[in-house]
Amino acid sequence: MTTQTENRAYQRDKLRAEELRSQIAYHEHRYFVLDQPEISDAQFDALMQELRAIEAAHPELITPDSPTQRVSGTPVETFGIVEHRVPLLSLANAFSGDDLRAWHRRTSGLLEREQFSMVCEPKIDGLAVALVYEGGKLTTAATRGDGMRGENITRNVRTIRSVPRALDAARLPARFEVRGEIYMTKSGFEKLNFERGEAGLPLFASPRNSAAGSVRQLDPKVTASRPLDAFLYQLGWQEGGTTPATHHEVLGWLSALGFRVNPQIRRFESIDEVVAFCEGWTGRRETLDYEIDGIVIKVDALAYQRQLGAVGREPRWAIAYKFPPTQATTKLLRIDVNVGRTGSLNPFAVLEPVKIAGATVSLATLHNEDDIRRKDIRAGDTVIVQRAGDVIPQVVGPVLSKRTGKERTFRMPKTCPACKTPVARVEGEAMYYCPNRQCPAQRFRLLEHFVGRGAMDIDGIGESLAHQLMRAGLVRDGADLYRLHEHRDELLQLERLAQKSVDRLLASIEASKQRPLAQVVFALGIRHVGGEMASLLANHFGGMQALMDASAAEISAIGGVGMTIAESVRAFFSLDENRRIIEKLRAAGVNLREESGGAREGSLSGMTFVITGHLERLSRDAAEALIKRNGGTAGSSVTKKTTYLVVGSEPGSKLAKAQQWGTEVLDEPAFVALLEDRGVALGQGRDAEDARTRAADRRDRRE
Ligand code: 0OW
Repeated sequence: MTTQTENRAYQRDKLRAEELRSQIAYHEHRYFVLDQPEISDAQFDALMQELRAIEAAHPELITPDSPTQRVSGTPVETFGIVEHRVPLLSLANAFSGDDLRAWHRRTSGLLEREQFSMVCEPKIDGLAVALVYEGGKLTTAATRGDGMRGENITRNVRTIRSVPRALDAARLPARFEVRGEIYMTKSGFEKLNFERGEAGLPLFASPRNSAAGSVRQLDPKVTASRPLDAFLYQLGWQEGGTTPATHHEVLGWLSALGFRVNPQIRRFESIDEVVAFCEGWTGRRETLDYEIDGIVIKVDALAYQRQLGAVGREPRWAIAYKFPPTQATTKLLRIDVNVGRTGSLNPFAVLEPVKIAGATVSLATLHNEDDIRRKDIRAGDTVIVQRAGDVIPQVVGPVLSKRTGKERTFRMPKTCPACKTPVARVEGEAMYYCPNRQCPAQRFRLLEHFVGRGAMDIDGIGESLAHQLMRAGLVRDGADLYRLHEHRDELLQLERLAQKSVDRLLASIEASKQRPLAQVVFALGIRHVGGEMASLLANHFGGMQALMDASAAEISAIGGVGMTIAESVRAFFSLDENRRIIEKLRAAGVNLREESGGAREGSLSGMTFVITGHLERLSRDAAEALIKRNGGTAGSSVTKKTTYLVVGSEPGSKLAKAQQWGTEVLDEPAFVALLEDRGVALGQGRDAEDARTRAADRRDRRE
């Protein structure tokens, strides 16, 4: 080829490479910063592939900001040190709304102004970072360090896809610094720890310290393999260019430049709104896929920030509202095992009681033996306990630095703790179970399940009475409850069972005979058969006898029913003792048939309910299941056929639709009253009992 042709080809490649870099940067911004990709991963990969090919053919065309250079350079021995031109400040803490109001009063006094705008930002629980851009190119990334000097982690930060390596905006300051937080998503952290557990590597204790560990890797390739991300929240300093007047505008400018700015940031005019925002997020942070440990509140006007200045390392113009801690450390006294209703042996942690976010925790779940081994949790350990929302607390992991060597590794007991039967293990599963169907612990759990909400829904049989009934030999399984009226005298001998309670108990047992077939099937406690599956089986077979006689093939032929469930149902009814339970139920007159016809009869039949907003007493699913179980229809949108729109807190747009159709609107108390008036059991326990008493009183008042 002539040099001229070569030259033309070279120019073409050079231009194409520049075009590809610009396209790739655009699509990376769409995907990693805006989370709104325009092309598929395959199309993106093709662009990268083409650029790599050109750069392979012409290495002199490679530029430091090329997307192919994100993961570049050989591992370093140590990180260089970076002097921060302007110190990175820390934050004073507020632990309550009152603390925030006190800060606001102090700030208002110093500014000699009652009113000033504030910006509220989720406080990302990650690692602070300072990014320097020169001529629009990322030249230095450093950790906060001591606020004055940090570690140079530039090559590691370049591997974070949402951090722009080059900015193509016009009118950029010649040089400027942007600050933010590097973090790992919760989902990325769980996946990373699972993989590490599988590989026998030590686990990270939290997303924060795994992010810190990941950006401090000496080898950028390792950093690149970690699910890191970043939110930017601060302009550190700049040379040239103009600065907006407020922090909120700075955030808008950073976002326009291509930086990822947290979408939950809000600006408010009053401290009341700020306090409400902070308290609102205390209960909602589980909805985020990254950890936040509070809210940062900043005075919005930069002139006021300058006027207020800092005291030591802490600005007067910002404060961090800290959420009540949801983690704590305590002593793991021992690991016990309880027996579930299906016979599963479930290890759990017995803890030195510890207060977490207002609740005292003394027990925590340990999923199974594999999980205990993966986290290397031992009896005697000091452990980190996490209480996320109102779910059962769980043990996150041991504090290894507190180990004395006396800790005891856990081994699943060889025999059932309740009946000493040798335990069995489901092939290929992590679960151990007690194979003895006569095991008292299992029978107790089965009885608890039988009387529970969504099952036979029998009031007044708590843990204590269930134990008494079984110890007295009055009850061996749920069906024996329907013979209790023949043992009234023995019942009166039991602790805390006065005449009135015995009457109410027997009445509640009698009323349970009318439960829909689906609830009876669910109440049997067949392994793998939950509420929804029980409804499906009841609907399909229409009666208990047909279900008992069905083969596994017939059952698995039902849409949505797999062979595991079919075999579990088959196995259950192949045991004589279980067939005897059904006979006892039938003899007692318990309903074993599906209500006639398609639309099952029930106290709500003919009514269509639509639910909007958050209900207090019932979850949305439970309310809809209750409506269906009682013959009603639960709709997802309001139409002219909707009978009632049930409105919880923070209702959605359905309310407007209901007004348009003239649909009757019920708030939650009215909805509950309607259910009770129609004898629909809301659920187990005291509050259901109270509800029934209220309904009876209402009926009395009406009559
Ligand atoms: N973690 C954060 C966050 C934030 C700085 C500016 C002046 C003092 C704090 O989300 N959203 N905003 C700031 O603003 N700092 C944050 O984190 C800081 C970094 C170091 C200590 C805090 O974690």
